[in-house]
Amino acid sequence: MNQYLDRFSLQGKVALITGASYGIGFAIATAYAAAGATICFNDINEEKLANGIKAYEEAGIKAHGYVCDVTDEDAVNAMVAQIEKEVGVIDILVNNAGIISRTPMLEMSAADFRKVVDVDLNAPFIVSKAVIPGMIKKGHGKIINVCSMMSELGRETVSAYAAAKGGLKMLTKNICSEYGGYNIQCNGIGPGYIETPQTAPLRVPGHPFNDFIISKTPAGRWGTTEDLTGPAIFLASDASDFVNGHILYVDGGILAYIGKQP
Ligand code: NAP
Ligand code: GCO
Repeated sequence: MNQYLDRFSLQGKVALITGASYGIGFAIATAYAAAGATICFNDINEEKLANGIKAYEEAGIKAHGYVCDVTDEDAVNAMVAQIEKEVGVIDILVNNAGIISRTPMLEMSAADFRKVVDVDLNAPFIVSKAVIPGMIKKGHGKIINVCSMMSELGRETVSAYAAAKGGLKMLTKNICSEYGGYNIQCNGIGPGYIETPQTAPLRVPGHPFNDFIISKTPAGRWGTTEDLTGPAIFLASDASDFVNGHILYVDGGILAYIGKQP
């Protein structure tokens, strides 16, 4: 390659992508492997982890998989220590694991609200805290937080998710501020509406929300996980060494568009 394209290489890097047995995390991990990274991932569920390892194998990737609940600080610290011992110090962290609850606020219990915030906001704090010391020792690091359009906008029924993803945007900016001096870049990637299991209930043909999203997206389509891979590689590579605290929205233009006239 040439001096410019070489900066997008992830050759020799160790990447941890949380919640990456399938969906957005799996797509990002697969792209990182193609760019040269060694892939580590986790899932909360043993069976889904095993399915994930099989899926990576079928893609020609020898991924290192770990059963770990990202909200459990002791388990996260043990997983990171195990990765550092058997694979290497983590160069790239993607805080991807996430859940959503689509429940009207007045019908949502505080416990359910806390559960979403625990996975979508507290866990990125926990996992980032576990990997940053190794990045400092190594002299570099990349943290990519998977934010959301709901880091910027609200909508009915997703109060916990929007609060968490809004907080994740600010955690991104704070990690940038606190650790940028150690050559650690922390950015967010903000997917628009992407075809994954998480959005399957919204994509039923004829579902009003499905038609709504199409009308709100200049690209006129739902995003695919593939749409995220180029931006994710950029944020994990040397090519973004002076990009920090930024949320890169990959949304087909939704956030820029008032929406098609009915
Ligand atoms: P998904 O299909 O629901 O996958 C979420 C992944 O996170 C699953 O592998 C899940 O594992 C894992 N996970 C959930 N809770 C966990 C925990 N406590 N510990 C460890 N792993 C856990 O979601 P997705 O659509 O790929 O989304 C991935 C990320 O992108 C999420 O942060 C989501 O908020 C964000 N996002 C999605 C969209 C979209 O349109 N799809 C748009 C913007 C942002 P299990 O299967 O075992 O539960
Ligand atoms: C929803 C969707 C969104 C997407 C994504 C948008 O119910 O509104 O699930 O939240 O998952 O976060 O960027």
